[in-house]
Amino acid sequence: MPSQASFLVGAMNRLRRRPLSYGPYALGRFGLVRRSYGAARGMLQRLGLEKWNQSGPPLVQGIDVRAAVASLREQSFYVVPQLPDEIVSEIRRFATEGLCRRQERPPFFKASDVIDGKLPTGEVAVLADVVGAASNQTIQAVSNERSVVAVIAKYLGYVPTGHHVRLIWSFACDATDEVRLNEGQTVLYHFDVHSYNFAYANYYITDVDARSGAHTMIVGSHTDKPLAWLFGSAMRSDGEIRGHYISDREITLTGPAGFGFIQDSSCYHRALAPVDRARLMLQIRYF
Ligand SMILES: O=C(O)CCC(=O)C(=O)O
Ligand SMILES: [Fe+2]
Repeated sequence: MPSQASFLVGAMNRLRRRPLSYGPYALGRFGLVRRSYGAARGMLQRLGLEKWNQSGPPLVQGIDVRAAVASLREQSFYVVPQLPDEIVSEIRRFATEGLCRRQERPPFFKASDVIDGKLPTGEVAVLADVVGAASNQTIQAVSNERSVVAVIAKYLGYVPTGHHVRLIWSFACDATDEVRLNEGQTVLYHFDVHSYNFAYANYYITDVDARSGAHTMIVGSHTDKPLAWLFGSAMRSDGEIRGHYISDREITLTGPAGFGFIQDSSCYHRALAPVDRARLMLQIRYF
């Protein structure tokens, strides 16, 4: 389907499903909207008209907020100091013992039930969200991590008062990209539009390399997209991306369990399909 048509179909479906999300989705892709929204929210917060809750102990040390914000502005991402081992182990335990679901559809299952990308019933399972992640106290501590929130607040222009949490298994198997896309896995380059303004923090909870589900991205593309691509589908083929951006702007983020990065996910990015072993990633979307 041509990208303009697929954009329209996607927009119509979104409008039917969640009418209130359409404004942010249509407008949050434009830098001017994001900056104006950030400035207005920041002013309301400085006037004390909007309250936020900044609590919780620090989990990581040594973030230089100015350098982190500069990296986000120039490179679209910033690598944060490693999460402590006990935090990583607790999140992995929760995700291993807990129940998962595929795109909120039944059945519930455990990650260990998935073999070669299939449930025991034979149904495809390439991607699954761990249920109840937002209520887990360790995950809440990571979401509220002061210096990460401070970086995002400085970057957005206001302290984010909302965040959505996802703890996501991506299973190793030979499923095609088409199957993975149908299952909601973003294995094609795309930009996100989570709200009028937003930034994500992603933490690997398993060791990740290029064969186990690494995240790849185009450095600096959050402020550097062809105008026409802002109006069409958020997704682009590898050919389009590589035809437009020089190759050394494409990077693959790999690291041991506990590796994390803050990202302006309006840059082009995607997940590689894992081949060797499953990836578990904690994603916090601040807005
Ligand atoms: O799983 C990944 O590495 C990318 C996730 C992503 O693109 C998204 O959640 O929008
Ligand atoms: Fe994305």
